[in-house]
Amino acid sequence: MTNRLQGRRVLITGASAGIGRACARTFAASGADLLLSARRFGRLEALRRSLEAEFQVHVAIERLDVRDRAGVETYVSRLAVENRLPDIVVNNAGLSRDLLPFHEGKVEGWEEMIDTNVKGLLYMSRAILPHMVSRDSGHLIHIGSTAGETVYPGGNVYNASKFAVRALNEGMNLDLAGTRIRVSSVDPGLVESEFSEVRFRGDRERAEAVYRGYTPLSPDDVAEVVRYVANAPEHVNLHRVILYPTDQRNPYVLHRTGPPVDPE
Ligand code: NDP
Ligand code: 8X3
Repeated sequence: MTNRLQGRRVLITGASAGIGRACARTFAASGADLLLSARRFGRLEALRRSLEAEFQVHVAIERLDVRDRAGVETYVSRLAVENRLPDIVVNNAGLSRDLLPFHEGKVEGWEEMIDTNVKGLLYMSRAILPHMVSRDSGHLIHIGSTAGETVYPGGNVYNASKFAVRALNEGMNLDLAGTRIRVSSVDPGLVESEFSEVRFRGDRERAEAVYRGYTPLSPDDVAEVVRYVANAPEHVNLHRVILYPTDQRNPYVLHRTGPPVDPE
């Protein structure tokens, strides 16, 4: 397949782990230069060193919390002034907290999810899109989720945050009609990453149980789909891609083998 990513500049939020880190590696392997951000700067430094050595691409890193609106705006303004604006943005930073019935939910965890998954994505998209519009070129790729397709027990506010991403993906596409800017959402099912450890607040045993007895998606599987979406010819907008592990048909139908697992 033609590689259209060589020499493109790709900005990825939440690049210190999981899907974001895998996307960084996949885009670097395609010859793209990278603008990577996350809160854990030490991890970004290690990633930069390894990607630059392995793929001879340029990697710039930024300590950035996407919940910090002023921080996001300042970062994007600086990229504009320095003529380093990205061609492609992967809005990946996100998290889930807890798996509790709504009436027992922890409001502070809800705020973290809304502030990161929804407002962080809004801040970055709002800061970047005017530049893309004035150049009439660019591609925003949101990492949504099958949680934005089907609600499951205890998912309540996380589901709502990913339904919001789905609505925003559609809304941005409508509002950009007549431009050459593409907006896409890549929506995975269960992916083995640090996601469940974060959701269960460091309870590794419970997190590992989520992925036991079947083959989940890997962050690399998702990154490969993101690369495919970004690499499509300019007249092709892969608006929304849903991917599940073969063992998972929807949030309720998961084929496990081995001893029974109770991730609840
Ligand atoms: P990980 O926990 O492995 O990685 C999450 C990444 O997001 C980390 O790099 C983290 O970096 C970053 N992040 C979290 N909060 C912030 C913040 N406030 N500002 C900047 N960066 C932040 O999880 P995944 O890789 O699995 O998750 C990535 C995305 O994929 C999320 O949007 C998630 O909802 C989505 N997703 C995950 C699925 C799964 O099953 N794992 C399935 C479907 C979608 P740091 O802590 O260093 O800031
Ligand atoms: C992450 C996948 O099923 O845990 O978005 O919500 S799930």
